Amino acid sequence: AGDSYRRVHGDVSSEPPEWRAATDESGKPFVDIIYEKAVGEGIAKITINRPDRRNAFRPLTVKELMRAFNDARDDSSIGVIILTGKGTKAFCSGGDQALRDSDGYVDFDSFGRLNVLDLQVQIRRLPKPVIAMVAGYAVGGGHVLHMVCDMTIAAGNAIFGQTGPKNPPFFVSLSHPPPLLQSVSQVGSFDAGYGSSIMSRLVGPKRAREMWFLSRFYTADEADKMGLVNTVVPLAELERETVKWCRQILRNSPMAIRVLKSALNAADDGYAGLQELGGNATLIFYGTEEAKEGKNAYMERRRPDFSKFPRKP
Ligand code: S0N
Repeated sequence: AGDSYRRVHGDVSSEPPEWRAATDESGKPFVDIIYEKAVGEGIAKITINRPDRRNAFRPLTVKELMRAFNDARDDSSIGVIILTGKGTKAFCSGGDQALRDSDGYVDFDSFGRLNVLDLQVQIRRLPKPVIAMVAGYAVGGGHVLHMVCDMTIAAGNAIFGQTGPKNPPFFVSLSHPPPLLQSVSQVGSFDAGYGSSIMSRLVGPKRAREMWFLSRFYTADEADKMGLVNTVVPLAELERETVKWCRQILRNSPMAIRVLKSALNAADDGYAGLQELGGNATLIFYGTEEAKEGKNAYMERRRPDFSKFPRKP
């Protein structure tokens, strides 16, 4: 059994990496997140660190997440990024409702922001795979965050769902009645952007309507059956399994993965998706002799000679 498993899955180690604290070029310490890189491996891990709020995000959290994702993008030693939440109770419970005002979430500068939308776009366009490692609740804007990641590894205790349209006193749930919201009297929001379109793509239009209109919560196994997650593993195995997936990705061609990520998103992301895919084509073209002939001719003030390059069928 060991041999056939290795033939199918490869002999990838699931040994825990040695994580080292990281920061970005500003050197500013993070308050709401933990940013780490695996020593000697191309894995970055970004952890939302507000467990007492079930890892709800405020504008500062999002700002820091964007700094870390930017750094991981720019660091050429990093090939895959894990997004997770601190503790085992929640991946992320969405926007911090205590800070919600009439113009978004307010924590600094005293005006509201919905900067999580920028974070969603950043993850979607980031040319490296981002894996959501989910233990506990991934709900509301936290559910959208896992959906915009390229893959999701769920622990057996994970619970998924949208809460936006929900009226707390009348909660209904398939198999996991959530607790009544104590500090949140009314949710009253929706994500009509990626939170709707990507969900519909992932689980299909009927299920997506169910998830939003009924605002039910789903177990990890239910989410697995719906195509919302890639795999479900026991909670104790969550990080080991996620790291294993990362290591398997890291063995593969970074450029192939980069192009594939943009290709898989291109149609859904419209012009922005095509631009991302097109940018990758240009990136690859720059490396060819044909492109170099164009640049060299310009620098040498001569006509380029493209005649030596075949017009391939
Ligand atoms: C996650 C739940 C189910 C966990 O239940 P559990 O384990 O029983 O814990 P609780 O006792 O309920 O919570 C523990 C403490 O954590 C606080 N807390 C939990 N979630 C939040 C939160 N989202 N914001 C602020 N605080 C939170 C609790 O208050 C409690 O604190 P203490 O100990 O002091 O009492 C359960 O907690 C739950 O259902 N949480 C709320 C889930 C939710 O509705 N989230 C918000 C949904 N909306 C969004 O995320 C919108 C996001 C967004 O930015 C957006 C994006 C696109 C378009 C629009 C929007 C938009 O904002 O409208």
